[in-house]
Amino acid sequence: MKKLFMLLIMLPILLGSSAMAQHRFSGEDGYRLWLKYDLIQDQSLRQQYRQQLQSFFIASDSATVDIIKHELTLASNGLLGQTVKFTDSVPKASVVFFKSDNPQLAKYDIKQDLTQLGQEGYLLVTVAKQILLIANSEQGLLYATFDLLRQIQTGTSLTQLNKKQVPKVQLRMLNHWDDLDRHTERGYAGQSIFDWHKLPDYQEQRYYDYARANASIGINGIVPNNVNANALILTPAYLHKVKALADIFRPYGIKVYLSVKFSSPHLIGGLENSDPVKPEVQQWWQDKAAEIYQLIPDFGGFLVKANSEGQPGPGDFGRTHAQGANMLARALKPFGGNVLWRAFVYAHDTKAERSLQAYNEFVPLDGKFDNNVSVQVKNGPIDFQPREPFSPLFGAMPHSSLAMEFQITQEYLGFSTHLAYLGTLYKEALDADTHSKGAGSTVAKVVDGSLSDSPLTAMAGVANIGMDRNWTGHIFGQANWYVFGRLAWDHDLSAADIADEWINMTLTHNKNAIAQIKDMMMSSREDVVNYMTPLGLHHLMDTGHHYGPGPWVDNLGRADWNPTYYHRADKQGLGIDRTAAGTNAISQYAPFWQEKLADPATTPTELLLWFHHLSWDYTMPSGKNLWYELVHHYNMGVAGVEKMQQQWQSVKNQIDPNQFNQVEMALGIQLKEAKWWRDACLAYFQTFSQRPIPEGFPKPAHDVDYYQSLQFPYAPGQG
Ligand code: GCV
Repeated sequence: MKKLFMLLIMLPILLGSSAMAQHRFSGEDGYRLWLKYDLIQDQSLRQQYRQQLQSFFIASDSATVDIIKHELTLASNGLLGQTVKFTDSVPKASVVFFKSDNPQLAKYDIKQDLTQLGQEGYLLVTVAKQILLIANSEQGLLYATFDLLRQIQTGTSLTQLNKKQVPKVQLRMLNHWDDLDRHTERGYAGQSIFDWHKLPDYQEQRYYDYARANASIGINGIVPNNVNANALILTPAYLHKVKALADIFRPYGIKVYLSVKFSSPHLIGGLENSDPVKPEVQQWWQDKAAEIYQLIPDFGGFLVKANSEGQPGPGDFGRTHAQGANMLARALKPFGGNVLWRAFVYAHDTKAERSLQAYNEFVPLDGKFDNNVSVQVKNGPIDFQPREPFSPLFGAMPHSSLAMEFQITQEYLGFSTHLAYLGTLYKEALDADTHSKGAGSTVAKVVDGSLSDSPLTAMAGVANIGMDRNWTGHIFGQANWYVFGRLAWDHDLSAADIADEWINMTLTHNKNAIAQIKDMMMSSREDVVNYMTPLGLHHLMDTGHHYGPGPWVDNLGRADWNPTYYHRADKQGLGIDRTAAGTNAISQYAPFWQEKLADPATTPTELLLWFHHLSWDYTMPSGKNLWYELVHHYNMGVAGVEKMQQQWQSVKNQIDPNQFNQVEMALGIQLKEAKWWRDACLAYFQTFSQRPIPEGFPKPAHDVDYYQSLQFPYAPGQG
């Protein structure tokens, strides 16, 4: 009896804990990313695809073709439950892969100029009942394969395929800010995936999985090491490790580039200094390039952060960025390599306000860079804030190649616990109209080369990838990797359509659930803007690690590292005056924008405090005053996260439990932190505005001293 009693007491606990254990540890952990090839549940659709994909013809034989075949095998087994069949007969195949030099292609009436496809483009067309994938290279066929599989994963009909795809930008790159000891600067998904200690001999499966994921979204270049570079990367021992990675990535169409330290000739070459005009320095780089290409014949080139945040550069010797970049470019030129030279510069000894400095240094150099140099510009003039205007450089260097640099990792958008779909941020930046050559001179057209006379085009994303099982720390962080790749391929795609694809491939095929999740994604970045830095506020993050609010910080070594430098709150009002009466940053934009931005009434509301210092009583477009709107926006941000939580709960039955839990937990953190941001910022700004929190809004939970006392010495990803 006693035993039975004990069992009855224990039963719920036992059941509860085992159910819990199963619940927590079963299912999809996110490792498969968007390349999940689970059986299509809709039987008639599956049957249709099985018919259409009965047999495949692929002529050539190479490492890339092996990858294509492997991918088709995985997909056919998984999605269709059908063993893949390869045939030698073009007429009998249901799917035919043609390189454009295949004579059998002549039997088809393809009314397309195939030369326009270049080395990476492809056609994906249905002719009669056959599906044709046509490209000039195997890399093109690999991209076509992933496109075909994407059609199937998203349930699209294959009966009338008629797609011509050519990437709009040539170099579509991930930049890893990963150190050689596997620490990742601004990385929130664990250690670096690149295990330099075990390379070159130990080649992780993860490298292949990473390459496959990148190829599936068209990424064709990676920089595995931090722009705050360690000169050791150019020593023979490390170059052999780099070669091992390059050999793995090559068949996936991915080239390896390296971040290099400008002072390498001095640091590892034993030269007296690294002055770019010195013949021995130039020779050192030429020899180094030859050494690299001996090992890696398709090496991509160098990425350089110079004279920025303590990194060495040509400025150390009184030389310009163009002199530094061209010296490297000339060393790489004979081998076909490129230089990505970053425009993220700001100097402590310059009086100019920080947002002005990159323009001041680079615009005078327009037209002076060699044609294998691209100047890599961050999307905004400061530093990857939740919202920035477009960088004025995009409208001011028509004779140079300008590469876009986005941040995929969420240094300033809540690390890897906040759901912030960056597709909307990227599109906002790409679609921004510089008006540099009249209306329609969008940033995208500058980046894709249609508005400049430079032949080299590039887009880079600072990676959010690490050793976490789900790669990015947050399941929705994967969407940011995905959307970066898709937009680098085609910036005309919409953020919503890409979200749709990603949800279908990663989370669920249920239509209602897709609609809810898409809605969450599409408003998520605006939520972050609202609870962190609404109405054009920026750089309010806490010192160094950038985790959480720190609008009060005013004691850092450099004025322009302090949040107080950017928000300029005082008794009168809030915001930094960048009009002619202030720092005159608006003068760096085209006349169209200068006129608009000079007046708060014609400045976009979402950027008001970026360009103006406005009175707390300033009447906003809503008719309410600035203080009211500020409080309102901070609360809208919090409400947005609450809404996301509800929406996520509403799709629970459509999502794998493991994925569901991960996101549910992260949303819990996000809500806590959104409230923390709101309360800390409002408590702080209230000390200036001296106004009560308007009726209907909650008061901050604590006073400013409390928020100011919080310390996070071990916040991840510090620089
Ligand atoms: C790699 C910001 C980040 C730094 C980063 C730098 C850059 O300042 O906080 O960690 O350094 O940008 O883009 O070079």
